Amino acid sequence: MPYRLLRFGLSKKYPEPRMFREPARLKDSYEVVIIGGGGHGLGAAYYLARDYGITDIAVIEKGYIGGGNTGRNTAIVRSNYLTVEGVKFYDESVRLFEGLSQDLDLNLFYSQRGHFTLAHADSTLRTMRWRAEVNKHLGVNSYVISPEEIHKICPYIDLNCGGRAGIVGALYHPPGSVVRHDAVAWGYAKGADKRGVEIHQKTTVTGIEVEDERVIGVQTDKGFINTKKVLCAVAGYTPRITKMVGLRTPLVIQPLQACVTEPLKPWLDHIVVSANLHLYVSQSSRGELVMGAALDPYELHSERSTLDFVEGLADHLLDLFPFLSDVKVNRQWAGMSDMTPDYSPIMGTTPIEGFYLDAGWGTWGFKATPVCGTTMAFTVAKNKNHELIEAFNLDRFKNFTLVGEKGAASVGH
Ligand code: PYC
Repeated sequence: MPYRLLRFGLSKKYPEPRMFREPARLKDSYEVVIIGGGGHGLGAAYYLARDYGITDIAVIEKGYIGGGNTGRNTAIVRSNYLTVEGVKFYDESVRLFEGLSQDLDLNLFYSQRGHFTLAHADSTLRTMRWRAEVNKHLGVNSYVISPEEIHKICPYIDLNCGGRAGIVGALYHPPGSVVRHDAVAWGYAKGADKRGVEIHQKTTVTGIEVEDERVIGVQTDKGFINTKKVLCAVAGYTPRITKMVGLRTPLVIQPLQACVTEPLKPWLDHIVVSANLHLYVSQSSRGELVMGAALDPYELHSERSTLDFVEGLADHLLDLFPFLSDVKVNRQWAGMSDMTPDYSPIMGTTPIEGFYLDAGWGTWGFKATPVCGTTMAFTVAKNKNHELIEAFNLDRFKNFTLVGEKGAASVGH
């Protein structure tokens, strides 16, 4: 080890600063309480502090920051959605992601790869053409390509799929990217903390006090907090929190599993997704293949992964990349997806004054992290839905104004 590095490591003069403070205790009141220390909650805290000067905020996290779905997804960023509302929303997220390392002064390893959604049937190709037209209309770079073009860009894919269901085309989205997901949570935590936001880990919300349909406080296992504004950003735990304020949502919680292989030499530049094969795969900067499949087809509150999942996924991976048969899976896990009936999120104000929802993230929440931060910060600060999230309000289920986004889900669920 170089002498200079050793001297730095042992010197009391250069202590490595912590990413964020660990406040000794909760105060008995805050202007805003954010439940959930994932990317969404921390992002909202960061933008509330940075853009609206609201710093009297407690972020309450029952585990550790980024330990929920923020650290459990496959880190894909894209904006090739199907609806106008979805495309505009996720396109703003991509824009924010592109400048986020600089903004947060932390290298998030944002890496633009190009994103294929493979089609194995004409009916799938039809939906892709539809998506491509909506995307192009809104200025998003996304277009349908032929099997020959797929082969030119990514020659490793077996277009025949082991003879099972040959590839007939793909939706190609050059801006599709991957980013170090837990660093996103750390970066927002660091930026929020620097501006005075308190982050309370290992603190559990046990109740929310509501009087005359208005929030008046939050009960935690570390004491009661007086507050008039609560943002709930807890993904798969949302029904437990909404029950505390007597709010009904159509959310259903289903596990979504993922895994990584041992590190390999870099060979896969792109993100490859196949809805028919229920598979998405990319290679991380460490060389691991990061992979996932469809939702588990049952309702379950669990973060455990199964053998059945890895067997199914490996089978389909080998259809596309038969030369990977010797590769070992190193780790596997699950996240809890809060699924909505129309595959769009639930965001914004609610019938309970001062209670704001950032939920319904299903299998598409990580890529929305920065835009959730900016739009929820606006909504909480102004008590008014940001225009980019108006269509995603909970009231759409009452008004029958659903935003059908199933056709743009990464894999068939
Ligand atoms: O929507 O891109 C996506 C996605 C990838 C993994 C799960 N969902």
